[in-house]
Amino acid sequence: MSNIQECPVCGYKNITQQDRFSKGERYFCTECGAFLKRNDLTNLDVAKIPELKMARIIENIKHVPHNKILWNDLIDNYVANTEKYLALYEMDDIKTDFRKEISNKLKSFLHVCSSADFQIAFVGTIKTGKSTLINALLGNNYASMAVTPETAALTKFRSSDKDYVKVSFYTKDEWADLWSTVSSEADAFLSEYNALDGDKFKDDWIDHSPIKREISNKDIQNELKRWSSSKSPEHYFVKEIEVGISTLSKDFPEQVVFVDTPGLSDPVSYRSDITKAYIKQANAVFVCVDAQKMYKEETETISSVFSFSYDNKNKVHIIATHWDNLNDPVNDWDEQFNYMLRMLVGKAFFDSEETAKSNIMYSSAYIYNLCREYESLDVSEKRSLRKFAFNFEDKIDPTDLDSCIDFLINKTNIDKIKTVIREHLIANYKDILNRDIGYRYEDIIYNLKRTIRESKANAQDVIETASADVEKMIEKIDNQRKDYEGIRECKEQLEETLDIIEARTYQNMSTILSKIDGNNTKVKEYKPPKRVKTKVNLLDLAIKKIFNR
Ligand SMILES: Nc1nc2c(ncn2[C@@H]2O[C@H](COP(=O)(O)OP(=O)(O)O)[C@@H](O)[C@H]2O)c(=O)[nH]1
Ligand SMILES: [Mg+2]
Repeated sequence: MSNIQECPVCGYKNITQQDRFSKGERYFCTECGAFLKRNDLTNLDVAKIPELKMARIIENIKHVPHNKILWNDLIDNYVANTEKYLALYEMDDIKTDFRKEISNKLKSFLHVCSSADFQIAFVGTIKTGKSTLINALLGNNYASMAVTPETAALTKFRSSDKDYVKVSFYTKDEWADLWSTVSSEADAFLSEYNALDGDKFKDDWIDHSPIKREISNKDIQNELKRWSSSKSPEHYFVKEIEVGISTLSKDFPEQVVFVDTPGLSDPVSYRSDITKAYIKQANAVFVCVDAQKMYKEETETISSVFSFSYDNKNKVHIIATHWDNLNDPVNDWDEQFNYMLRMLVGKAFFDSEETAKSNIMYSSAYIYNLCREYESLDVSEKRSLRKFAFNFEDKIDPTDLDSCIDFLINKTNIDKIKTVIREHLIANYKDILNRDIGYRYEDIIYNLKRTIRESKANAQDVIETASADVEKMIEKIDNQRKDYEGIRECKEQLEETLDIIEARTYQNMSTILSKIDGNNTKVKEYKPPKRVKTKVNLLDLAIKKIFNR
């Protein structure tokens, strides 16, 4: 039940919950920050500082600048709210353990809303063919496909008016976090880092502002190599590379971003954590798994990607790469595909067999790229292509490669993958983006509520512990006071008793001495203190009574 509570300071009509209100919880006026129910306070000065603080916070929140989102009103509303939450969490007055975590989450959400990028992440363990597949889809060998592990940073490819490469670097804090996760299995990482004298270059690149260079399309590959190759010392410090490409097919609008990720099993867990976090936020995930290793380690990769995509498992696409390396590509794949259908439909995987059927595909990007560059292939590359063509010698003549190229391109399945991207994803990208942003906003609100609840519980704990301490102190003081009084009483009694004994001894001494030498020895006259005198007299009376009897 709600209740209108007029603010005694500014007159604003606040809506408060009646039940909570009746429990005596205290509120601030949402307009000026004054205490509602302030009349309960016996000392109004107590409220002054928090009221002033609150009023200032409210004033600041009211004037948080808003970057209008033009493409969707609902998302504009999410953004306006999130900007206010962020302003709140960035204030020095707000002290909470979750501050960094929450404000990073809010910033990344605002970034997603303002850029409206549709992110397709390519993930998988090292050397499963992610970069080769991206190059096939982009129509050029931009990403490095060297046999050594290459991609240590997130590399984003997108359509753009001009060709460019933009490089961002780790901050000091991020680098410290990364370094703390270099595991004991990362021997190779450490020895390569030392061999390249990484530390010598560290200060040049950590915290460096992003570098964006407009270059010609043909230079993209070399520029990328400079920042991502494991041979260059600077690649360690690169966090993200964005590549704008002017020659991409118009099938891929500017908002669609292909993201090449560091391997999921990177020995530096900070880097594989970047990929895991990316899987959660990507709008679609293409998991590259080696078709020859499907039964073993690759099933673990698939399971972990599904577990990071728990909010929308159907965004996962499985690409079995190196299809051309199977002994009998067509028949072996049939068998594998059916095995995967059985395995990957269910609670933790795809919702239905229909989704699984359209989201599990094979690819042979290596062969596709060879076909695309057929005119400039060297002898050994032509040999690889011919070897692949022999799988289909009942349909084509592998000795006449020129006549087989279109057939072979079709077999690589890259065009099918492009069609799925175009028709299932890009055609609906605004709807998918809106839905995903909606999910993320719900997640943010849930997290804010959780952290507020936890902060409140923590504050309550502190208050309770503090008041328990105060009560204990009072009890202790009380006990001590009682003890003190007891001791004082005891001391007084003791002193009295001693006084009496002393007085009695004195009197006895006088009597004894007078008996011995007939009052010749003068005993110094004893003058008992006044308080003792009465007691001594009473004692004497008692003794006399006893003797007389
Ligand atoms: N035969 C064959 N080789 C491939 C295929 N895809 C990738 N490769 C090779 O596998 C190696 C690793 O590929 P790369 O794309 O760099 O893997 P990444 O580490 O996942 O990015 C390279 O030598 C590629 O030529 C494929 O479909 N067939
Ligand atoms: Mg790669």
